[in-house]
Amino acid sequence: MTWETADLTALAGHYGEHGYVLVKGLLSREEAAAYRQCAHDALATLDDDENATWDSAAGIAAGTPTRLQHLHDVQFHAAAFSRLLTDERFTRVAAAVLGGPNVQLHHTKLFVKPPENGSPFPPHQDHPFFPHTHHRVGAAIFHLDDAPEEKGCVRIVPGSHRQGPLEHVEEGGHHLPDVPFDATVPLPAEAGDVLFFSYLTVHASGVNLSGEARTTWLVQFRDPADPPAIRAHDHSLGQGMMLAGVDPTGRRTG
Ligand SMILES: O=C(O)CCC(=O)C(=O)O
Repeated sequence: MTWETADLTALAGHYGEHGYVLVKGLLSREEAAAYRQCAHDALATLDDDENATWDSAAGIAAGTPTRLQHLHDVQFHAAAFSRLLTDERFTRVAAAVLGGPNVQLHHTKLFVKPPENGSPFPPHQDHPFFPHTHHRVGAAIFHLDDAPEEKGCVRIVPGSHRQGPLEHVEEGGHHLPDVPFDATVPLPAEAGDVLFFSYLTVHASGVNLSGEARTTWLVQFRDPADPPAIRAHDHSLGQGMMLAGVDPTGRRTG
């Protein structure tokens, strides 16, 4: 479904049934290219080049050392990403998949998988990293360049969100060693596509074996009425910022 033809009810229905929905062309290719440039410029300002590869990803990379560049909270480095957080093309889908008008920021992560050896992610749910009481938490991955399978696109186990929270192995990044990588279905995407999925959906991604970087921006969002089950990830800048609607809880977050 493309953004122009998308019916929000149909998008939310797909998300509810399968645990994800890939919205084609939410951004134009030109917009995605501008955000990509901005993302790479922001990364170039960092005074380190930390490798964010999970230790548990080594199994998928079969011993090959891989690299993953990352930047948390890029909206605190580049204003364009602050604007994108409240872009209605995004927030309307986010609200639809949460099933209500209110969307609150949890955190954001910019990832660049470098050419030829960009790191994979092992199968996992996001739930163990920041569990919430009613599981009304979702992710949106903005594709800022094309992500075919050979670039290590995101992979999903459709319908896995319906199992609820699964027991993860914590060491090396919460992961699910009993879910074979091949059980995940690749979701190749093009620049401008945005993949929405529940934090209960089992997902993974492969090694970037191509000659080009894979650049994505991941935004985690929630229904503000869903309280965190434990304090987690609260180092994230801007957590609690409203992206759509109002926070009905009256909680003081700042
Ligand atoms: O960007 C990817 O390939 C996957 C990212 C991911 O699974 C995560 O950050 O939890």
